[in-house]
Amino acid sequence: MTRGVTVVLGSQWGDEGKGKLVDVLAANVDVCARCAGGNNAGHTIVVPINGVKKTFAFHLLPSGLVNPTCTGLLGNGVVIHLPSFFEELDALESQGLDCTGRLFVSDRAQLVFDFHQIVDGLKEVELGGKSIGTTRKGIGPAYSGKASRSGLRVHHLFEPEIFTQKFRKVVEGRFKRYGHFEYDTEGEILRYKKLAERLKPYVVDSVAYIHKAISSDQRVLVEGANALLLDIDFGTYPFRKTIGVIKAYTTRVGAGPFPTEQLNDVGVHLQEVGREWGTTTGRRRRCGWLDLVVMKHSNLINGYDSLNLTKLDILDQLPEIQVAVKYTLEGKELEGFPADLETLAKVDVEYVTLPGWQSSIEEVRVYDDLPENCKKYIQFIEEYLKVPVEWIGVGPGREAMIQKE
Ligand code: 2SA
Ligand code: GDP
Ligand code: MG
Repeated sequence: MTRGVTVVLGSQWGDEGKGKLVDVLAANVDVCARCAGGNNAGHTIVVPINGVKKTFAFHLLPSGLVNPTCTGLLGNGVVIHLPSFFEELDALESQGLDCTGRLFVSDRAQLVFDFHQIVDGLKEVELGGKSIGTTRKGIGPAYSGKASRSGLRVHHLFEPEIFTQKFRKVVEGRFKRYGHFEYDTEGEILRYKKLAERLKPYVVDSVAYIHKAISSDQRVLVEGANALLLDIDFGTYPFRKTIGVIKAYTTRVGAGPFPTEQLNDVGVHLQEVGREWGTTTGRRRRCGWLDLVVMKHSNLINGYDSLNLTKLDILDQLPEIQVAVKYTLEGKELEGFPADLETLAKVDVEYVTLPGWQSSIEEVRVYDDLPENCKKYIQFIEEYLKVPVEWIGVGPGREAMIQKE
């Protein structure tokens, strides 16, 4: 991989297969950094270790850690639930991955506590039929604490008096807002004293750390957990190379409008063949056709240099494949992707129907060996988005990836 910084981003509603590309790229990377999200994310990686296929599920830790020469960093934008951090680390180590000395955490990262998770659930209940369908991992409440500058950060763990004072105050605030839910505030303070001791060796100033890595010519990979359409507004990423990960169809977890959703046999087929259920919560993912209106919007924001088209093999058996190319409202074409969810829920979708290839591509490793109709599907996406497809996923395993010239 080229020197400097490469960024892998989810271009749809998540679960595009980012973890797998990060794992493939991590073989030639020095540092794999997460910059956002928490243990709401779920990345499944299937790799051969000593000839045996092993499956790893990452939630909070950078997926690049599967590669033993790669260092992982949780940057200041990540929200960290420490018990989950250690649980995931212990699970990795018990699967034979030694992370000693190659995992670091920013001293400025926000902490997620159990009370955030409780509040996440209470908020969802409060929303009733309009709930978001969060993972209830406390992510939203932790970021809202960050935005209101009342949250606790990693460095606070090492200032026990300030930690205790701030912690009590924040919990009190939540009691005032949500009523007195069951929570052992003092017990938590003691628990975090122990967790702080265990965390100490992992803590760094991530700003200095990453700048040192870049200036000493190390290769840095930024793993975008979650995806553009789940971002609370959206970010642009002024980095060197940005690879957008795009699933060959669309999935969404949780509530909210989903114009190309297929509540029919096609949706069930994609769900079953694609094994579309949540890596973190086990919920069924909603499924539908590829939506190029979403992808155009996603590309306008992130400016992908290339794409990784994933799970193309899941379309193998379909006689016809539809692709959304336009949204209309009351007969008029919409110019962009609507910000307003009510409008998004009402749009009519125009599709282009492409012929399927109806053969297995799972074993294909060279682009030219793909069936003609499969290549046409890829070319259609490239031409519509004007972005080249560089990587093509044809199975869950590390080896099931085609790099297009
Ligand atoms: P949250 O919990 O506050 O981040 O929820 C806000 C919205 O973000 C969605 N979300 C996700 N969507 C896809 N995949 C996610 N990770 C897991 C996975 C999901 C799971 O990899 O399968 O296991 O359920 C993820 N995490 C958050 C969420 O559905 C809300 O719409
Ligand atoms: P992420 O959150 O974007 O990292 O994606 P997830 O790991 O949550 O979901 C993607 C799922 O698809 C995982 O179970 C992967 O093992 C699997 N996967 C990734 N790429 C491919 C592919 O090209 N083909 C198939 N069949 N499965 C894939
Ligand atoms: Mg996922």
